[in-house]
Amino acid sequence: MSELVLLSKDGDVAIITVNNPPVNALSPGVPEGIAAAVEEISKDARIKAGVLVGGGSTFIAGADIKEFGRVTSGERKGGSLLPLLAAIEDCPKPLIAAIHGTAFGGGLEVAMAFHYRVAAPTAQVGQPEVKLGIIPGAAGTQRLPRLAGTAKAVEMCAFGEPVRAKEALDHGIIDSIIEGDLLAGAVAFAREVVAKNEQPPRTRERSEKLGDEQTNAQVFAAAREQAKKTRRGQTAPLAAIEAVEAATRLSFEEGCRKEAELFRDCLFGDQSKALIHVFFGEREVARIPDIPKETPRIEIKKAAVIGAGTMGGGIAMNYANAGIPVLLKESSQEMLDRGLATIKKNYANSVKKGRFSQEVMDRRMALITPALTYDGFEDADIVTEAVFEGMELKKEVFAELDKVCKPEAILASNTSTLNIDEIASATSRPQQVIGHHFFSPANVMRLLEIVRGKATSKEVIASSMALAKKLKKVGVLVGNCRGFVGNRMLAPYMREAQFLVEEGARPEEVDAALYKFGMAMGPLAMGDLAGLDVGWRIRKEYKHLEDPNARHPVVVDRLCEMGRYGQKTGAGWYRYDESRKATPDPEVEELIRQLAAEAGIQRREIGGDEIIERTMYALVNEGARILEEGYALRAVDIDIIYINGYGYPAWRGGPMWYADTVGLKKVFDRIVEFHAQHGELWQPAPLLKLLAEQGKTFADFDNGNISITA
Ligand code: T1G
Ligand code: NAD
Repeated sequence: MSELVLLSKDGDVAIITVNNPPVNALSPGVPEGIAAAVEEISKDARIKAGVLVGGGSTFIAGADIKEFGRVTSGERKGGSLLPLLAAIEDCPKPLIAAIHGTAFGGGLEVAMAFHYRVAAPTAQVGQPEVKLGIIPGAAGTQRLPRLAGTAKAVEMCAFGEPVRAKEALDHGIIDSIIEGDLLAGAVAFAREVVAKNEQPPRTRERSEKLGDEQTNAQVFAAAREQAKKTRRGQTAPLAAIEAVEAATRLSFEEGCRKEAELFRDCLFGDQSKALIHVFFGEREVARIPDIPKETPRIEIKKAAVIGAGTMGGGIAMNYANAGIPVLLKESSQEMLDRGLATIKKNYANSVKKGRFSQEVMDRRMALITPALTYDGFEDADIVTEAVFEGMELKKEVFAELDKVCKPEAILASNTSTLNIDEIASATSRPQQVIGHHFFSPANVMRLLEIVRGKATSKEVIASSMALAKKLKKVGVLVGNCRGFVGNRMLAPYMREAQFLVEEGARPEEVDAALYKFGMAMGPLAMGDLAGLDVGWRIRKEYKHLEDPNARHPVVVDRLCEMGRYGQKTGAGWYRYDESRKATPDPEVEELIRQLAAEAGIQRREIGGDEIIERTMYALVNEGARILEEGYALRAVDIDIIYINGYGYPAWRGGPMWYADTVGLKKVFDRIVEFHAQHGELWQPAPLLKLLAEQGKTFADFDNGNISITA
């Protein structure tokens, strides 16, 4: 046996333990170790049955995702788990998989080849491969429908969400739930099976749950409909549906061949490379080079939020959702009541949708304490300020916090654009001040942009990164430049979208092109959702910094002067009905023509490719500047920010990964053309120029494989 797979005995029951921390992935050596153990069990007459269990915190969490890159780059030949699974299923002695933690992907596929599956009550099983842009590749799409039926199997394989032990039992995926000591319970279960002296059941031979043609046709049609709606642009969910469908039409062996074909197409496709980049990226962003893992952290047991408006209410919900008591302070009873009513409505909606029970809602509401004074703030471990976006007001609030909060408390601002160092200068403890930039709606959006001030302590940063995980957010550390990373890049993206409208594209054409590209929403519709007045106020606040010689969008400020702030006023770039459905507005069309004429802008036909290039390359060019200036640690950090905060399609990997996929030489050359056509706003970023000239990528930049001196 290898160190990765251990074989021990409990009397006449063999125990196979997978020992490959942290998640017992099926890395090279693990399948081989299991195969050797099963062979040993088959041969050893003293052994009557076998139990497979995962060492540490989980069962097998799937194939080793790190290996996929080596296969697609040709560095190593991909292997198949099918021979191992057949050997397991053909073992003459009953084999039981004992599941705790997560049996995901190849882990569940191995378990389904075992004759029986038992699990701890908290265990989860799933086929999340589509989240990596692939499909189950070890007969998961063939065995799961035989155990759970086609409807459940297609749901799990096409959408990738795990199911808990109880639901897995109800669907026949597992045979029993073991309370208490899982291993002891599994061994006892094995002995009961041996005592029955029956032929071990083989999942591949089962067909009673594969359903009839007519029902299956409806199941698959509905799944395709749902995949097109909720997984727009993604290929893997549709491939997973096709593979499960094959299980209902072909023999097990033919079905496995079909699955393998579809699996390979996905694995060698761009989408899976992008989604695997995102998988590891979401873990990479937690690593801060100068803040080691052992940096001491402030434990957050009590929180406080100032301002119960659009953002403050959502932020308070995040703390309550994590079980952290939170004070919520407002400037007046009326504003406080309004903020609390919004929170209550949001929770009630979730209860109505069955996301959690009324009891859970009541428990969370009870953790939110409304306040009109700073009483109790002295106990808070963290205070997050979310008052109006004005420097004077924020400094006033921070000066007050400096008086009432305990010295070790974290003082965080949810500002979306203001200078964290200047806010910190209003206190005697700038080392405790940091930006916690949530995204609207704050209780939904996964991104937390954590803004490092020049005095912010490593302890406060480490505590903020840990807090992000506790609040189920993806925390990304960024530098303190104007608009930080996300909003700073958004400015040129929005600028180009508006210039394209002035030059002849209709607003709905610009939005449609980016929606088709995969963005959750087009830029102009997004402006209407967030409120055009938010940007208008910020532009007025920074008017003194504007370059008078540069071209500026001419329409949006006029829309705001007309009171067209977007959805909240029923009109912005579009007109909105009661259900907030957007329709193009001829009045805006006319306004655009008039203002473009006044600005001397020639209008022309503009195609979808140009719309994508000008908006996407504007993002990339600004992203490259942010990297060279050091306001983002890695290109992947920018990708994770855009995917989790701005509705950028994960299956394109994020703006910087997308640029690598297009090829930085092509991106750079196109930006040089735009620079010639549209002037200084398109000055290529030096880092982009360097990478393009060296034939390198942003991924190379992240891995340090570039020489700056060139
Ligand atoms: N392969 C390689 N590394 C993995 C891994 C995997 N499958 N899963 C996790 N890691 C690393 C991760 O990068 C991190 O590393 C560390 O383990 C801890 O992970 C044949 C083809 C299991 C729920 O998609 O969902 O099977 O950052 O921080 O929050 O059909 O990890 O410390 O260096 O996420 O406790 C299908 C992916 C594969 C499951 C644990 N399986 N993993 O969450 O820890 S495809 C998956 C997860 C497949 C078959 C197909 C989660 C987790 P580092 P973590 P966690
Ligand atoms: P909002 O106008 O909806 O809410 C601000 C709230 O602060 C109001 O309810 C107001 O009564 C309250 N307030 C003002 N002064 C106060 C004081 N001294 N004490 C207590 N409460 C006070 O604004 P918002 O959209 O929630 O924005 C709040 C902050 O979050 C701003 O800095 C904004 O830039 C930032 N932000 C907004 C968004 C967004 O999409 N709206 C996204 C990220 C960050």
